[in-house]
Amino acid sequence: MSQKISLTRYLVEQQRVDGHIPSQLRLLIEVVARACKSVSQAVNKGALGGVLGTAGSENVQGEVQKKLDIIANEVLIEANEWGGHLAAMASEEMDSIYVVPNRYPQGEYLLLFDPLDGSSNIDVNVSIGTIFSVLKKPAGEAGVQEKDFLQAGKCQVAAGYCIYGPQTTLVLTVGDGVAMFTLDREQGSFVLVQEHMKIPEDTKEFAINMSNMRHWDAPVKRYIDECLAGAEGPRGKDFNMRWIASMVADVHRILTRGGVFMYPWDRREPNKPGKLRLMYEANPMGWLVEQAGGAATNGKQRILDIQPEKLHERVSVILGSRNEVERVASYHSAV
Ligand code: AHM
Ligand code: MG
Repeated sequence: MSQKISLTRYLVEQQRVDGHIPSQLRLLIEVVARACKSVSQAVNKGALGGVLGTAGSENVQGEVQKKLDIIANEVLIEANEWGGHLAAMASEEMDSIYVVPNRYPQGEYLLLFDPLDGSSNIDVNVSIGTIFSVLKKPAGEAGVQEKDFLQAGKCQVAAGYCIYGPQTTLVLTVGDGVAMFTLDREQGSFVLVQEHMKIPEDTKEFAINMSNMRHWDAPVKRYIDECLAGAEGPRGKDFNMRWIASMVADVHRILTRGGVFMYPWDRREPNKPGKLRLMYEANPMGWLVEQAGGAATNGKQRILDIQPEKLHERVSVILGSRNEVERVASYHSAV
């Protein structure tokens, strides 16, 4: 790419030429990107910024919060509450929705995020990220309530993540393919590095936490057993395994070179449908993967078709290279 295209220019052109994004949505995405730059700086400072370690509190899911979980949550709220583009926000780190205070104008969008995904990797200097999903507030009623957020993933109007790794990279969809931007620290702006990302349909790489194998259901066990059997098994080829324990990092690899990612339901907590959260993890990642030609399912249903019943609802997730995801889904329908 000879001429550098900034995120701002990309969004202006999406707005002007293709009519994909209204100006308020463009503003929203730019504000989220700016917040991600601040989070990136805090992540980079690490121990020097006093940001590592636990905060001594738990979130609504009963998970211990890290200092950076809370810092990233505050950065996203403070950046987004005053611009007039949002009605309310919801986050993995907040029990209930955060309605834009009365002193600011209220917009028509709803923003959901996991402010710092992959928290177990914060203190060990491994890639982590921010995941976000944007919905439109249903028209008609005044005010905003939690039920306004309970829309299926197919209703998203923008989704993306920012990965804080060797590079800070923002990956975005507004429903016209997936674009990737890397943070140019000298310029202080995100620069387009790839448009129309495509996930290969086939892969020889899978990502799953193998330590949970004894708790899995039969279809997932069958799929992984066949991968592990390699060239001598029914698949007739050797597979490679990767598990970063940061969904952003695993999905980023899959968007870049293919693969299949799974965090299935398991017997450890049989009443929960899975570990990952539907509305601010599976839905945005599912849409990005679909926009890049891949697929995302809970084994029985397309992720984006699931009607959420709760803000912090969990879901079983299988996503990535289309043919592999369809194979895992077919093993589910065979039982
Ligand atoms: P988090 O949002 O609290 O960080 O949890 C989500 C993360 C995902 O990024 C990752 O895929 C998974 O949890 C790893 O879980 P495990 O440690 O069980 O392998
Ligand atoms: Mg998370």
